[in-house]
Amino acid sequence: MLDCVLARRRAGRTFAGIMQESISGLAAEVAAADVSTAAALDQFRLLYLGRKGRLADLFDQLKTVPADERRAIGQQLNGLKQQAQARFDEAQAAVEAATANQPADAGFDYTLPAVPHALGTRHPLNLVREQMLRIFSRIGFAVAEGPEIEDDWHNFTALNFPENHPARDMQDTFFVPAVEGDTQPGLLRTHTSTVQVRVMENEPLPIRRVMPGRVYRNEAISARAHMLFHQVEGLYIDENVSFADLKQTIYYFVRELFGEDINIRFRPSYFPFTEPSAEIDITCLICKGAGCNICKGTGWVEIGGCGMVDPAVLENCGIDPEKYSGYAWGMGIERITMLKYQVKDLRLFTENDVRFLRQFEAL
Ligand code: 2NL
Repeated sequence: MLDCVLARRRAGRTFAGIMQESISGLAAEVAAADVSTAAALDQFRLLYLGRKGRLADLFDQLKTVPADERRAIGQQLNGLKQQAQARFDEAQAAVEAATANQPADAGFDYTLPAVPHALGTRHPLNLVREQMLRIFSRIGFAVAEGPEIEDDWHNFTALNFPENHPARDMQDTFFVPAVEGDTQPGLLRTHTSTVQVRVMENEPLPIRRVMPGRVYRNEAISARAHMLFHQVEGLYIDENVSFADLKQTIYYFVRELFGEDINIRFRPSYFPFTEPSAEIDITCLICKGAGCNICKGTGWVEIGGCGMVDPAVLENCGIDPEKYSGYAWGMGIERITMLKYQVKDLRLFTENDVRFLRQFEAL
């Protein structure tokens, strides 16, 4: 505004003349401005009456007017200010009077449907984990948990992994720097068997526990692999525990989770920490055993592994293998959830897309 006044001044006009012109221009604007609603009134107050408004601007410029003319221009400005304030007060009173006569809910449509309160849903992995733990708890398996940052002993050595086993490799295991007091780097556990080792080392016999939890493997993320997944492992140790006991436990679990019509087979396998070892297969839930692309035409899908705890592992954990025997198993929660709900891509579990998550049980 001041720049503009100076420019016009340079064009040979007097300050007082320019001010007078601005005052009459503003007076016309004030007289014509919309003051019919509360919102328009707010606008009006800010634009003309406010501390940073157009009137305040003109008052600022009063000092550019020569002293002999300043008094007259000042009076004109004061007049305009009173005029604007009067227009505002009058209009405000009118708007208030109009709204005061209306009920508080004027314009509110009571027939509109309410905005529904959005309830969350359980995460499918959480649902399945709980179902699994509930089934095992009914036959006496209590939950045990342990740390996710582990050491070589609990994750590998105690479990009979040879010193040069490929699973120890940087490619498969995430190592973390040694913290003060450690002699070796730590690692993110690659299975929850670490918790079994801790339970065997520290708790009295017999042992009947399930170990749910997060595990980590250094894998590229795809539809079938992830660097973070979840397991439920289990361990039973007592005198005279046999492979027949293991089979009955797995039969019971699978029938509780998937129903009575499911067939189960144990396929010989190898793990460093069990002997003998087996893979657990069940009837393919997609094709009911007929053969499809999920089961690669075999009619069977794998849900986990199991076996009799290797005597060397019992010994490593301070348990006499001459007196005690035991069985253990491990299952991936993602794998079981994918089979149960026909989820085709592991990444859906971590993307948090509500269109996926809403399909599971409401809270
Ligand atoms: C799989 C296979 C398995 C175990 C885990 C275990 C733990 C201890 C001793 C012996 Cl401390 N065994 N756990 C045994 C057999 C298989 O997991 O495919 N998991 C997803």
